[in-house]
Amino acid sequence: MGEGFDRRTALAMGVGALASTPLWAQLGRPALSDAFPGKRGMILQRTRAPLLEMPIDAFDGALTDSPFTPNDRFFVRWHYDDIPLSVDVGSFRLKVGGAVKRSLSLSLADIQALPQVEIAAVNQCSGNSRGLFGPRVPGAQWGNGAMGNALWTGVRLRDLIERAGVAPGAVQVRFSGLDNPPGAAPDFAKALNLDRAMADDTIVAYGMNGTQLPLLNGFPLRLIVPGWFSTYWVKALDTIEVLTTPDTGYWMEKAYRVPTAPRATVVPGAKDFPTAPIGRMIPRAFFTRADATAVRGVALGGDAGVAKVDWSIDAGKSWQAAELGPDHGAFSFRRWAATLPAGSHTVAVRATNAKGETQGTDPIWNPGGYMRNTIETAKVTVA
Ligand SMILES: Nc1nc2c(c(=O)[nH]1)N[C@H]1C(S)=C(S)[C@@H](COP(=O)(O)O)O[C@H]1N2
Ligand SMILES: [Mo]
Repeated sequence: MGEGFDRRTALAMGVGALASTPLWAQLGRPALSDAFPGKRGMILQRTRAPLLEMPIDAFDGALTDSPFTPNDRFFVRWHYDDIPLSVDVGSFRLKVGGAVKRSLSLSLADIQALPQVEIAAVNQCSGNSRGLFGPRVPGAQWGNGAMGNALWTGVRLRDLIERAGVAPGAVQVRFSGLDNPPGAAPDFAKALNLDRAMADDTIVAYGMNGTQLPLLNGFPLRLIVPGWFSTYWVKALDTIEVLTTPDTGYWMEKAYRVPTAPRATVVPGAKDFPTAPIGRMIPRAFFTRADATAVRGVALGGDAGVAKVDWSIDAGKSWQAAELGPDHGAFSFRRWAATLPAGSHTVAVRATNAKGETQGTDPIWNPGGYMRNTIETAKVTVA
């Protein structure tokens, strides 16, 4: 970040030109879009507000390759159309207020003057893989590419909050960004309990994979909550508010809630079950390639590191350990690769994290289409 931020980062979207573009090819592979500045080869789920998915095979790499996702293919998700198209980095201020001893208004230079920290972490949408839910649920019909892994650079949220000083009675911290809701719709705001906000690894990031954040991924600042779903990773973060009562806003009370039942699953169509705000992620392993020459992919452990990835070609009766790629910390993707015997197989792959949590074959179902972690399979013929 030595060279600092671009003086002004602007984004101009060819929205008109996109209106008549078919979202999907007739059969098979979706058409890939280069229409958004700074992004290429994305699956265009929606133009306004942008929903761009990364094709799963674009995560592929040789086993020892970096498990980081290039910024120009990193997925994009905004709720509201009115997103920041440019940010003046000279006048931008991050406000820290609410139940604090002194309110702060910090420039980017103020923030960059604080101790810098770095963490590798997977940003995964709560609804990643929603398109695989059966019965179908409403919402973006994501495949497996509403996720990405980056090396995030920034400052500890705790360092910012301690500068403001927490007032007595604080219980939560609420976050919102530069995007605006239409009409009377509720501002997009998310809250963390005070202990999660003050944790070592909760970060306000200004860097992503060694450069500034792309505008579509939250330039100039975003919250990073490693191990938790990205609904909390508020982009274009400009307001931090310490609360003395839990947030009762729409985005905590109504949206992004999951069944309290194990693995967040209920009988399809169920209503009136207890729910809680979505929080931490759970383990998953994905195929990025499965053909005669290579069977491999990426895995995430959730809120604990990937301890192992196993594969099975006998419908889960026996499991073999996959080879693992380099370890970039508990919250990063870990690459995996399997060497299968000759033959035609349906191969299943399963991640287990350091807490011993793993994946199951039963399909998860909840009305939001959240938290899928069903074991993935692929058909492959090895010569
Ligand atoms: N300001 C703001 N931050 C936001 C959102 C939003 O709509 N506005 N969406 C959240 C959700 S639900 C997701 S999945 C992630 C997407 O992050 P990305 O676009 O960088 O991939 O941003 C999160 N942060
Ligand atoms: Mo999301």
